[in-house]
Amino acid sequence: PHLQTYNERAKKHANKAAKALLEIMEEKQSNLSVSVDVTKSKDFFDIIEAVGPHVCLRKTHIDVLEDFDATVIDRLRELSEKHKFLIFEDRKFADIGSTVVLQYSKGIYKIADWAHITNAHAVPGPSIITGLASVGIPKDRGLILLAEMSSKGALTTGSYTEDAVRMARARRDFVIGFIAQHRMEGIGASDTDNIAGEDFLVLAPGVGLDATGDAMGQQYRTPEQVVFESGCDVIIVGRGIYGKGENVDAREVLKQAQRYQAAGWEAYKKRVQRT
Ligand code: UP6
Repeated sequence: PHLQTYNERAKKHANKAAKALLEIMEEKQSNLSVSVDVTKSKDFFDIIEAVGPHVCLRKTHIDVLEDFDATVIDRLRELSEKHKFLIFEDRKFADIGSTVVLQYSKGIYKIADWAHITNAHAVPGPSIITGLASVGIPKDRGLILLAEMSSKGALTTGSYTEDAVRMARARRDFVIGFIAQHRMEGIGASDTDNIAGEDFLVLAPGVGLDATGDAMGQQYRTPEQVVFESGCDVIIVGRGIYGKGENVDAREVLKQAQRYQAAGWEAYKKRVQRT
């Protein structure tokens, strides 16, 4: 699938969230997802307003906002429609089925009501997908599994990654792809598995043009490495775009978003070009 265009893949995807994301990517010529990890809602919305026209997906950790209230979600929804981007809550669920049902649908955040896409660790086994799917499928949501993490020393390697892909393969109606650093189709498949037409979106965090890491184990690769060399579909960029995320300078954020959008799109064009 990585040699097909986002449009070609959108036509074949059965899951609505995946289809919509691929369509937006092609339409806006953007495979950039900005990760807005800031603690004040003013900075949060200043960043989203600035990057809105340039991103296909906006990723949040909603629980780091110090002044969260229900109006945040209303505004987020409005901006998602105005600028045409999907919302990805990077919740990284990691509990048993019955608990994640509550965490996904209840509490203060009611993530399932507004996040088109969320994600989960594979560590509890298939029951985590069963739980999340019971809430997410009726709402046309999509789930991403963490198959590989970007941080130094991550345990998400080898047979763990293979098992995560097998779990996804068994629930392709709901699991639309992975947080990973490489393509995942066919990984861990046996001869009897039907993997024809398998198309998993690969969303890659750990992307930076100016740094190779941070002081806490984050590791960065460039959009060229991530999209062209490794075949990932979406680049997730946080601090590379907004720096510290305090007293945000909207012009600088816009400049960096355009720079990452251009780099990500160029790497994609290079990947799918037909000779
Ligand atoms: N993230 C990673 N690596 C993973 C999974 N998720 O960095 O394997 C998330 C982080 C953060 C963002 O939780 O929100 O992606 C990366 O931000 P940064 O670009 O500022 O490093």
